[in-house]
Amino acid sequence: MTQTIQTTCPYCGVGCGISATVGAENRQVQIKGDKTHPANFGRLCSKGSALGETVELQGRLLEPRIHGQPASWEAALDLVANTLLDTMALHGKDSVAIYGSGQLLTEDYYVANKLMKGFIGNANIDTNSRLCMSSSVAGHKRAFGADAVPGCYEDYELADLIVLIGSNTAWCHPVSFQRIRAAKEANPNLKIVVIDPRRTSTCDIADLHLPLAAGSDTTLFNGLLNHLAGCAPEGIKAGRREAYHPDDEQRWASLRSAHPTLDVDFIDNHTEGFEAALAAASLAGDVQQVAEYCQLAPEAVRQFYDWFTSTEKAMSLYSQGVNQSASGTDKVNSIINCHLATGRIGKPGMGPFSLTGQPNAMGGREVGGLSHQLAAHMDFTTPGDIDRVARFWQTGNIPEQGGLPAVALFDAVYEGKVKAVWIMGTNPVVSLPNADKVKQALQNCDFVVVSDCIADTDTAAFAHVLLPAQGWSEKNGTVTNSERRISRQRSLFNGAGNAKPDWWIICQVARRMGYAEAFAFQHPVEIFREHAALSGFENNGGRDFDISAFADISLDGYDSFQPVQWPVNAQHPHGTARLFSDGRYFTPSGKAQFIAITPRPPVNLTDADYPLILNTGRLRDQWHTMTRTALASKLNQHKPEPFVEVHPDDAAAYQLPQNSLASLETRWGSMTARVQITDSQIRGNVFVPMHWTGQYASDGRMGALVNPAVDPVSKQPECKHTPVRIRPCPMAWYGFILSRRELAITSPDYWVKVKGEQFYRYELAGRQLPETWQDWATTQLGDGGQGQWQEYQDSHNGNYRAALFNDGHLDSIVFIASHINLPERNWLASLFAKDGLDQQERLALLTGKPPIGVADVGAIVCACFNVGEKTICNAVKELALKTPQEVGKCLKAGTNCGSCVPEIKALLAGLNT
Ligand SMILES: Nc1nc2c(c(=O)[nH]1)N[C@H]1C(S)=C(S)[C@@H](COP(=O)(O)OP(=O)(O)OC[C@H]3O[C@@H](n4cnc5c(=O)[nH]c(N)nc54)[C@H](O)[C@@H]3O)O[C@H]1N2
Ligand SMILES: Nc1nc2c(c(=O)[nH]1)N[C@H]1C(S)=C(S)[C@@H](COP(=O)(O)OP(=O)(O)OC[C@H]3O[C@@H](n4cnc5c(=O)[nH]c(N)nc54)[C@H](O)[C@@H]3O)O[C@H]1N2
Ligand code: SF4
Ligand SMILES: [Mo]
Repeated sequence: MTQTIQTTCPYCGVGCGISATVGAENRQVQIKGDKTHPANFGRLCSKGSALGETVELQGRLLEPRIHGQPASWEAALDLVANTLLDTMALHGKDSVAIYGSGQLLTEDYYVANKLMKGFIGNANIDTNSRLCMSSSVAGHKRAFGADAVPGCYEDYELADLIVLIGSNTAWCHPVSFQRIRAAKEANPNLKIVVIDPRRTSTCDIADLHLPLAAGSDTTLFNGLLNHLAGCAPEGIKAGRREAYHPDDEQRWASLRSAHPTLDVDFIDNHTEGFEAALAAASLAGDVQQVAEYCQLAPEAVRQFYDWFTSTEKAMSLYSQGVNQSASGTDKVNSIINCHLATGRIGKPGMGPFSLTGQPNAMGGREVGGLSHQLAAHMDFTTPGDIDRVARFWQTGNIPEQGGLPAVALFDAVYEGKVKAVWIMGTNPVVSLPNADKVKQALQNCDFVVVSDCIADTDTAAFAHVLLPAQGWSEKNGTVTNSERRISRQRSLFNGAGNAKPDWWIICQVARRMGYAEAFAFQHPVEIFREHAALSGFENNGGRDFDISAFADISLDGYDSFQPVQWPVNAQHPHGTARLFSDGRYFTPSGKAQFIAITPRPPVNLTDADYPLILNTGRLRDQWHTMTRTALASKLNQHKPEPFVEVHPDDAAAYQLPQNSLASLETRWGSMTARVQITDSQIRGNVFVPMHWTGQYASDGRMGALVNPAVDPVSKQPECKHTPVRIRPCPMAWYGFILSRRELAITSPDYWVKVKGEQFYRYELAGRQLPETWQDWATTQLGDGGQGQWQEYQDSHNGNYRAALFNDGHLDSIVFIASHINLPERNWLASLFAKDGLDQQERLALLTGKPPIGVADVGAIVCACFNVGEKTICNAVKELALKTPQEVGKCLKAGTNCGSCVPEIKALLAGLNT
């Protein structure tokens, strides 16, 4: 018996619908894109497609633990509730805090926020969205008076210009990227501009790439505003029709149509602050000056400005290159300013559009998950909001003001001001800046509670109490994507072991703290109803977030809930695709606000000690701290090891050969990574992926390096800009082990663990040679190391190679050398999928090269169909393939999610030149 259930992907903010067919076998599921879901119409990316591989129980936290020992729920919940109460009694209510996540469901998030702000009575609840979306939230609030994303995905198909700013859409929002690619194929007039210091895979569809100097976005967009105004004649430039023949309607009309760049009627009727914004923007100077400041070619800047000026249907999509900056909020407003000046907002095919990161980044904002927000888009500073929420929640405990934002919250833990912290659905020991300080903070904290699905995470290691949460495929509730679309995540299986839903855990603790009545929820639908009712409570159109249509939703209605975009209320019972179509905003005057932007350089600048800029970000096939994606062997093959991308000139200057190990050091911490030389970096910048943790690498936790400077308005940290130095990290030996078994690697100075199909791969290096390699290898292979060994040693050159067989079955392979030029791992790894090895393969084994006539697939390019670089290159050469489509037809590569098409194109370009 199989059953097909519609649910939503738990990864990025695209919010793709999934059609999950649950098999009769325990925890088996077939994942397909939901053709009816308006976010993806059936498409999925590599991560979504591989979800079936992540639902196994391996590594799961299956029962509560107190001080590392298994415990009952009763004991764990009592301990959490009593310790929170005791701490508050002893040190004041501000001494406790919650740190949550955009990966919680809206229902979980709602009760966490209600518990903290409504009943514990302090606002020290913040979330990883502080590191993710808070600059967008702040920018929206300043411009629109509310945290509202104006547009929707359909606008991609309607636009004639899409500007992607600080967004590697191809890897981070792959289904949106596929949609934009398809839109471009359907509409050849659609121009794409990518603004990013790196040449990313997203540039594959770009008509223009602006590799601007890191952090210089505000100058680029101030320059654009100035240019838009400069294209208009004097009267229009002043931004007021009164300034230009106020009585001459006809002249005015002809002027307007001749200069469509500034929408003066819109500026006049629907905005405030244009003159001040333009005055500030004019300091950016002309194209030449902007280009100089942003270190761009003047022709490229002019091209971008000309396209933006002349294209009515223009969208600006942005994410972390904008948000994660000490001037993130200003970056957001400098972009929005250009849309307000042209009146390109609230209409089909145009507008500023913040791409949300996490599956429920938007839902978290709805419930007020950030420490300065209250709930349902109310806050501490708007008169009447505290009182309104207090009456609705029937509590007198709501604090007068907001609480600590993430970086300050962990500083308060470090300083001992916060003495009990409850971390839910996030891994701050990896993902917060200055992460070694976070580690110390948790080490010294009196009471740390961690709710997670996974037993061993870098953060869970510091928990006094570990609470097992149900994860995707088990939990049940709602999430909201980038376009304000609420969808259901539905449970496919029972919870793993004794894991419970987060909302249940929070309510149980709340009840034990004495707030039973306010947390009597028995099912997520009851929480959703209350959340919906609060959004409509005394709203009267004054607040953008309103889903009061669901205040009385039945359980059946909740179970059959179809994706819908908020607001959903009496006026808009079927939801709302675009906001602000009526030109009315949520500011006191009802007008949108221009913000005068004065560009500021990043807070910590490079100097002689730390001469390079460290940029951090995401990879195509991993999700954040890898707790789930690293379980899917398919997703580990694309980029198996922590690396640092370095420009060829910098690599030469710092003597960093390709594939060698390098040490990176900042004022805050250090790491070791494999050097990848690439001219996709600009000189002076290096890039490190954010994903590796202490669970998968000895020394790859990049958060330790990242500077903790924050944006003054949004308090979002500047994760994309830390001064860093880099130097070679020479080792006495390098090697790798492939083993059928998961090993407890102990000795080496450098290790990385990669789960593969039927094998584990360990990349290793060490500063000291062991006494004998035989003994070393036997120790590494542990108890299973007793079979038949096949060995080769060339002591003179420091080479050692061995293979271990158990009953004729390949168990493990060990390769060691004094240099980094070890054989490719892919062919050797492929041997683990075989029942047995033939004579030829056995003979070839220790050469590391496939027998003649057997192909090595090379590094995996297509994760969906496991197609390697060498396979593609051979096919291209032998069959004279010219296009990614031809490669797809021949090898299937790139034909499922399409995320690897940019790489296939790059291979084709390399071979066909
Ligand atoms: N595969 C994958 N997808 C994901 C995630 C994941 O972990 N893995 N995480 C999700 C989440 S939570 C988020 S927030 C999103 C993030 O999605 P993105 O924001 O697209 O991802 P990042 O790689 O963090 O950063 C984007 C780009 O910003 C650029 N950048 C750095 N500095 C600057 C600058 O000063 N100006 C400009 N214009 N650009 C700059 C970087 O070079 C980088 O290419 O991805 C979501 N999707
Ligand atoms: N330097 C640098 N730092 C960054 C970024 C960057 O670009 N550069 N990006 C920042 C951004 S945008 C983000 S969003 C963060 C992400 O950083 P984190 O939030 O720390 O990363 P995740 O790995 O997503 O952590 C989620 C945790 O919750 C667990 N989990 C999953 N589902 C559930 C659930 O349903 N319930 C519970 N209780 N637990 C669950 C997972 O096992 C995992 O341990 O990193 C930020 N940090
Ligand atoms: S684009 Fe990929 S990761 Fe994002 S929601 Fe869709 S399938 Fe999931
Ligand atoms: Mo994020």
